[in-house]
Amino acid sequence: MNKDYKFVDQAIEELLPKVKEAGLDTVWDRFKSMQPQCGFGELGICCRICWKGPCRIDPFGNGSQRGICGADAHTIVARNLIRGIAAGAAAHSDHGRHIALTLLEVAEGHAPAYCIKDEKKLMSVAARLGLSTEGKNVRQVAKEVALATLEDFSRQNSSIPCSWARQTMTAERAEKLTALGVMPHNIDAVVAGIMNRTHVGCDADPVNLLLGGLKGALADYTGMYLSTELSDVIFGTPEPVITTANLGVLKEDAVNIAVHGHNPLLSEIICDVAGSMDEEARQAGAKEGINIVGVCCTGNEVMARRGIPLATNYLSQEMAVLTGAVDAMVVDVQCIMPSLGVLQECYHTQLITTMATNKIPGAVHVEFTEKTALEDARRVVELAIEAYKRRDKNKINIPQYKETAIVGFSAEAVFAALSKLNKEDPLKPLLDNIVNGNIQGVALFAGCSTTRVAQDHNFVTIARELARHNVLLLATGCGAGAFAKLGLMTQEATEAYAGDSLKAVLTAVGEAAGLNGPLPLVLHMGSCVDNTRAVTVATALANKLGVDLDKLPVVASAPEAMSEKAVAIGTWAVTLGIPTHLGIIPQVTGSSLVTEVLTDKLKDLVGGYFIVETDPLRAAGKLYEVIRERRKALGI
Ligand code: BF8
Ligand code: SF4
Repeated sequence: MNKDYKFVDQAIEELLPKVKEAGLDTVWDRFKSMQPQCGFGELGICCRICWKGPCRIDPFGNGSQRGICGADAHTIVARNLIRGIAAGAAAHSDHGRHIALTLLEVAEGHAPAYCIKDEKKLMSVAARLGLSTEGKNVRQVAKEVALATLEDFSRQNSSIPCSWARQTMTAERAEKLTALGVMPHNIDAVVAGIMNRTHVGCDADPVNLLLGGLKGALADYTGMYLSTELSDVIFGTPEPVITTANLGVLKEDAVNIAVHGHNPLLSEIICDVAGSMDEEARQAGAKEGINIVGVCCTGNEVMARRGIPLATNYLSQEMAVLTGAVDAMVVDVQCIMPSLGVLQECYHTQLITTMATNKIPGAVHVEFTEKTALEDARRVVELAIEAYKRRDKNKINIPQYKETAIVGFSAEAVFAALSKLNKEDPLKPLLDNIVNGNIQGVALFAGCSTTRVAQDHNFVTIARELARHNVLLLATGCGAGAFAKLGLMTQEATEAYAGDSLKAVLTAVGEAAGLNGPLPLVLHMGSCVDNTRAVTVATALANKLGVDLDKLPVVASAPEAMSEKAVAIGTWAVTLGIPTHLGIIPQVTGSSLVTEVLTDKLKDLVGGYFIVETDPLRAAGKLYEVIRERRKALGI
C-alpha cells in the first residue's frame, strides 16, 4: 500500500487498510510498483510505430537523436500525440454512432425499449441541422436527424464540414478553422487519416502533424456533440435533480448494481426494468430491493438524467467492489479497469461485460443489442440477484460517506433557470453579471482522475480558489464525480466557498428557479461527452456578445487528465479558443517544438493554448490571470 499517498476522499482512506488486510492490491499499489516509470515514455520520445523499433531519443543529447528511420524527437512526439487524439476521437465518436444508429432504429420502429423522450429537443436539433420539420411526424424527423448525423461519419466531399461541427460553434470560428484546413468533413475519415499519416515513412513534419491533431480533435468534438444531443433526444435532457454521491450510496440491505462505463443505452434500460424486478430482489432477502448506483461516466449519465446516486469516479472504481456490497458491476465501454476481473476472484461481485468490443477476462458476458435491450437488462438484474445470494456478510465494508449533489445542469437547464430572471432574454442576466464583474469568468473542469496526483485533490483545490475569485464553475466526467463525492455540488458549498458577488448571482438564480437557496457551487453538466454542453453555453454567450469564442473569459481545466479521450477533449477546447490547463505533465516535453506549439504558438493560430501547471493553487492563479486578461481585452 502506498503510504505516501494522500486521499481527499475519506471513503477511500477508510477502506484502503481493509483491502490491505485482505492482501489485495489496488491501482495505487500497482502505481507504486511501476516506479520508476519509463522516462522516455514520459517525454513522449519512444517510438514503436514500426518493427525496426522500438527507438528512443536521448533527451540529454548524448545518444541517438534520430530513430532508425531518421525520425527525430519532434516527429516522434507529434506522431504519438496525434495517435492519442485519434484514439480519443474514435472512442467518443463510436459511442456517438451507436446512439445515432439507435435513434434510426427508434424512428424505424425496430427498437421497442426506446422512444423519443424529448420531442422538443429533437425539433431543435433538426432545426440546427437545417432540416425542415414542417408537416412531418416525430418519427420522420427522428429518421432525418439520424441520417443527417450519420452523414458526419460518411461524407466523402472534404470541402463540406461535418454539420455537427459547423452548426455548433460561432460562424467566425468555423470560418477560421476551415481556412486553417482543420474542420473535419467525416469523423471516420479523419481518424483513419491520422493513422495513415503517422504510419512509418509518412508525415514527418511536426507542425503539419499537429494540425492533423487539431482536425482529429474537432472530429472528437463532433462525435461528442452529436452523442450528447441525440442521447437527450432518446433519454431526455437533464434537469436539476438532487441526489447523493460517494461509496455510502451502497446499501447493505439491497441488491446493489453498479453501472459503469460511458454509453447510456443499456444502463437506462436497466434503470427501467429494475423497478419491476424489485420484488424478486426482496424474495432473495434484500429488504431494500434493488439499488442502482453509477461509476464513471455511465454513472454521470444516469445521475444527471435520473438522479441515480454516484458511487465513485474512475480511479477508485475498484473500491466499489472492495466494499463487498456490489452485487453486479455492469460495464459497457471505456475506462473500465481490467483489474475488476481479478477482484472478482476474492469478492462475490459479478462483473458483467455487455459490448462485443469490450470484454474482460473473468467477467460474464451478456451481449447487449438495441433490439433485445429489455431482455438483456433483465438478464443483468437476474445475475445481480443471484450474486447477492452469494454475498459474504463478513466482507462488507461500506464507508459511510456520501454527500448531497444537485446535478443535471444541461445547457437547456441553465437557460431555463436564467429565464426565471428574464423570460424574454435568458442570457441577459448571465451576460450582465459577467460584464459587470459579479461573475469574473467561467471555468469548465473536465477529465479524469490519475495516480499521478492525489485523487480529486487538484479539482477541489482549483475550484475553491477560482470560486473565491467569483468564477462560475462547470464540471463533467470524473471531475464532476470528484465534486459530487466531496460535497461541492451543494448549496452549502456555495455559501462556504463562493466569492460574495458570485454567491449573490448563484442565489438570485437559485431562488428564482425554486431551489430555496443558491445554485450549487459547481454545476454538473454530465459525462465526458457532455463537455459540449459547456460549448453550447459559451457559443450562445459569444454570439450574444458578438465576439468569437477566443475572446470570452472562459477557461478549461483537466487537472488530473489521464485518458486519450482527455487529450482529444483538451485539444478541441484549445482549438475552439479556450485556454486549457493540464495539471499533469503531458507526454510531449521531449520535443521543445511540440511543447512550444501547444503552450504558446497555438495562441496566435486559434486563440487557445495549453497551460501546464502541476501545483493546483498556482494553476488557479494562472487561470484567473487569463480570465482577467480576456476581460481587459474585452474592455470589461
Ligand atoms: O470519459 S473523465 S477517466 S470515465 S476519460 Fe474516463 Fe477520464 Fe473519467 Fe468518462 Ni472521461
Ligand atoms: Fe524507429 Fe522510425 Fe520505426 Fe519509429 S518509425 S520505431 S522511429 S524506425
